[in-house]
Amino acid sequence: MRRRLTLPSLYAIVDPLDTGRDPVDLARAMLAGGARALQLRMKDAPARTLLDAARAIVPLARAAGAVVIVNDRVDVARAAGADGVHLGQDDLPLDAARRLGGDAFWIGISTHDPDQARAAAAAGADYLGVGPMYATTSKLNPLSPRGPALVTAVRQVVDLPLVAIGGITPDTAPALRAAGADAVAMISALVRAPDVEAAVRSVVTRLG
Ligand code: 3NM
Repeated sequence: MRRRLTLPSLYAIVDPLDTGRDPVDLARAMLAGGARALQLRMKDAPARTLLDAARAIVPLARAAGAVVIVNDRVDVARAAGADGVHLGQDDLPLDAARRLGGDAFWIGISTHDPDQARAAAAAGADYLGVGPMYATTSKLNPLSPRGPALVTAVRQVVDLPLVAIGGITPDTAPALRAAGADAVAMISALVRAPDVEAAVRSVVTRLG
């Protein structure tokens, strides 16, 4: 039996989007604000840039007692000593990622309906992303928003930690937790905030 992952209520995604902000500065601010789960996501960055950022962020997170998950790239996650990887439906399949990552490596999978959730759980995922909850501009070609009902539907078919994602703001987060999400993921609500540290602190305080 694999060790169960416990996620804090905020899953903060370090993705500069078009802000021009430095990912390491973003991570530092998120950790200072109390984030204890970070995902590093830089969709268009070359592997080397992603690796440099991951290698800088992992020790900062360790010092704060936070986990770091790298989006898409198992190789970068492993090379940087990150805690895990987050994979989309078209990324490496879970068994291949597990071979590369080993047993003590968290693997999260993006899911968009209960069937995908069931399949990811059966394949050995450690947690699931569930989305999109609301309209988002942070992802290319997002599906139509599913709202909290999708969290409730997925909660009924799998027993894994669930991370709701997509257009979530501090105001919509509590309803998603109430619908069964263990954590809420946010990009724009955090990285577009004038004061990232304060934005994170306010969400962490509100969600507990
Ligand atoms: N994945 P924001 S929605 C990365 O539905 C991502 O799987 C989604 O960014 C999914 O908080 C999304 O800025 C974007 O909306 C989340």
